[in-house]
This record gives sequence, C-alpha cells and structure tokens, in this order.
Amino acid sequence: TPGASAANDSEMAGYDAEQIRLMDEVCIVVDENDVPVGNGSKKTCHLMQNINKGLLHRAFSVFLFDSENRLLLQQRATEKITFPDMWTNTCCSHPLGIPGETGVGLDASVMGVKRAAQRKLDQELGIKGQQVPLDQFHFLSRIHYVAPSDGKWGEHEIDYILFIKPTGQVDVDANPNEVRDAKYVSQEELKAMFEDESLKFTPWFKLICQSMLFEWWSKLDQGVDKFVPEQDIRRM
Ligand code: DMA
Ligand code: MN
Repeated sequence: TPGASAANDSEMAGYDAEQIRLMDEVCIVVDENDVPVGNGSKKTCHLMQNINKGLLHRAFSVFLFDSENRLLLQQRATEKITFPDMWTNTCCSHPLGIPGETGVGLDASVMGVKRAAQRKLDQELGIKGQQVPLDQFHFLSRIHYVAPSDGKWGEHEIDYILFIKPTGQVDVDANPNEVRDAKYVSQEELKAMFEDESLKFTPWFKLICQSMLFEWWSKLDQGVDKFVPEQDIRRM
C-alpha cells in the first residue's frame, strides 16, 4: 500500500532517517535449509516479535584482508538501529530480493551474495567494485544463528561467510552513517581488543571468532582459493 513504509511508522520515531529508509529494503526469507520461501522487509525480518515465531532471512559477512594478512574491522555507526557502536568484521548485510542477488541452489545464491557484498562494501566503506572483483571473493561456509540486539530488534540469519584478499590496492572512504571507525588488525591485535572491556563486539563476529576464524585466517597464505566451500550449514 502507498505510504506503508518504515518512514511513516510511528514506532520508528527517534531513529536515524537514512537507517529508517533502509528498513524498507527487501530481504530474502528462507527456511532452515536456506531455500527461499518469500520476501520480507528488512524491518519485518529484524523485529524480535517475528524472529521469535521463526522468521529467518539470508545474509552475508565479508572478511577483507590486506597484503599483510591483516583483517579490516569496522565499528558500526551510532545511527545503526541494530547493534550500534559495536566492532565487527569488514562488512555485513543482506542480499536483496532483486534479480542478481536472489538465488536458488548454492552456486546461484553464492553469486547473489557476492554481488550484494560488492554493493555494500561501496555503500558502507567507499571501496569501489573494481578493487573488490566478484571473482576474488571466496565463499567458505554458512552459519545459522539467532541474536537479540535490544529486545525489540535482533538477527536470525543464514549468514554466508566470504573472504577476500584483493590482489590490488583498496581505498577506504567510510560512510559515517554506517561506519564510525575502521582499522586493519593482525590476529594478535584482534585478540588484544577482545581483552579490552570497553569494546563491544557483534554476536555473529564473536561466534565466528570463537569457531573457525583464526584457523581459516592462519591458512590465508596457502591461498584462499584452496578453501573447500562447505555444503552444510553450521548451526550456532
Ligand atoms: C546484517 O548486517 C548482516 C549480518 C550478517 C548481521 P547489518 O545489520 O550491518 O546490515 P545493514 O548494513 O544492511 O544494515
Ligand atoms: Mn539481518
């Protein structure tokens, strides 16, 4: 219906106007096996009242490494409606229910999330598509997890993990509406950040760090193309 956007919704009062606008994006609703079953607005997909009924959507998490194998972290902007101010991996978002980003079957859905990742690396971090070519993204696995943000909002996702170690230069020009801070860290520097109680981390980043991140990170020099993509969804 005309006017039925999150922007006209009184319960969105107090949030950032651009982030409210983005709540109208169309996410891909999936079943527990990552089969698309329909679409849902970003707002619908992130309300705990819907998540508590089982609503699940498709997402991606990018881990971008520099030539010294340092990981690019971001601190989410204060304007973010979910998980504001928290440190997390390079870039996260959702493939949209549009041609090119929707896919049925693993190969097509991996292609869709790579396109979405390229789109959001530009929108969040100002990294241009030519510097992160689609064929330099490597799909590693999918995780299924649920995480409340603040009672009202949360995440319940099948999250595609993508690694990229671009062969060329990467220029970061962060969008302040999305990203408060960004920095490259070594494994040791990230572990030291976890010891700092003043820093908060997103739940999905913590889950990935506690499970496979450091093992995969240590194998970067063997070549990311050597990783065998996992067919099974990891339940976390
Ligand atoms: C959503 O990230 C995706 C994951 C894996 C949590 P986000 O909240 O940063 O999405 P967006 O940038 O689209 O708001
Ligand atoms: Mn989500």
